[in-house]
Amino acid sequence: WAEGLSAGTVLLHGWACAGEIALCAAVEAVLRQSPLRGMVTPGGQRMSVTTASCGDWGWVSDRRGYRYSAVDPDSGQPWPAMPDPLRELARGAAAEAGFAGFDPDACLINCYLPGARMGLHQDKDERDFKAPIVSVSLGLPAVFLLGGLRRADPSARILLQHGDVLVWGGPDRMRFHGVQPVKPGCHPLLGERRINLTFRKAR
Ligand code: MD5
Ligand code: FE
Repeated sequence: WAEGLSAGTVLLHGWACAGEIALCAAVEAVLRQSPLRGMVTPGGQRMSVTTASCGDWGWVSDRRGYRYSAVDPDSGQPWPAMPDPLRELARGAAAEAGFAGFDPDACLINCYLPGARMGLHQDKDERDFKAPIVSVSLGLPAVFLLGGLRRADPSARILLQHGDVLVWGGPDRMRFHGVQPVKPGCHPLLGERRINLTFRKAR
């Protein structure tokens, strides 16, 4: 069911469950071409989340900063194409949430092993903030922190479970957000990890 969390945020509970087998197979195929790696932040810390990408643009981070790159810096090759089941899932979820015509050119794959977390931040490396962001949670559950437009604003805690899809846009696009440390556990399809797919219009 669709749950409106605020003006521009919709949580589609279990939206990705119907096609979960094909979806996870497509993700695994991408990860064979573009392996997960721990990115280093401009501050020199290695992120606890490991990351890969597919689509025309991949989000990367190193000592020089955060940016979108057309090539995988580890291989020097273009990122793997965005598999159709992933693109269609993102487009369908965006349309359901009121953002018809969403055409993502970047899919970031974040992998959380137990203990991995993501600190509070805004997504502002994209060129166009008018497009929404679609986030698909797979595997172990996590508590997502949905903050406000200022870092100091209080955060709501939202449990994201396997198959949940969150869509943000409009007035909520620039909210601060993060993920609390993932608790140990074992998911029947993905084992001891949480995988998050983040679809964006980077360019
Ligand atoms: C995750 N990833 O669970 C999250 C899901 C990231 C990231 O945050 O940057 O890789 S995406 C959540 C998101 C994106 C854009 C806006 C908002 C949340 N929001 O306004 O809350 O790995
Ligand atoms: Fe983010």
